[in-house]
Amino acid sequence: MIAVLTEAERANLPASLPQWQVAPDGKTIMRRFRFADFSTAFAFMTRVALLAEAQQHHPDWSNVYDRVEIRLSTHDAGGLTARDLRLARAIDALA
Ligand code: H2B
Repeated sequence: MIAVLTEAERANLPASLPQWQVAPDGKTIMRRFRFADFSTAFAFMTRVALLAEAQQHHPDWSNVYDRVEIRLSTHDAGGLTARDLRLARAIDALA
């Protein structure tokens, strides 16, 4: 089982992933995206879905027209792990 981030690693998140917000309970990070239209938003989601499958780590997300909201957490560990950070960095590289 992968370990959840330490307190010190969590404290570093605003610096290491500045576009993601850490939930008050420290178990999830979230980023909101807005695109030109639905088609662009859905194309982005398709690319994220391929990344998620490649990493075997999947987002909790929602889409409303041109908006996509992504939450990352490692359900198997009950909180944030290095898997979330790796996926967040890969998503940032796409956006
Ligand atoms: N995604 C996320 N976000 N958390 C998990 O704990 C998780 C996952 N577990 N994707 C993966 C799938 C696991 O169930 C498989 C067996 O790799």
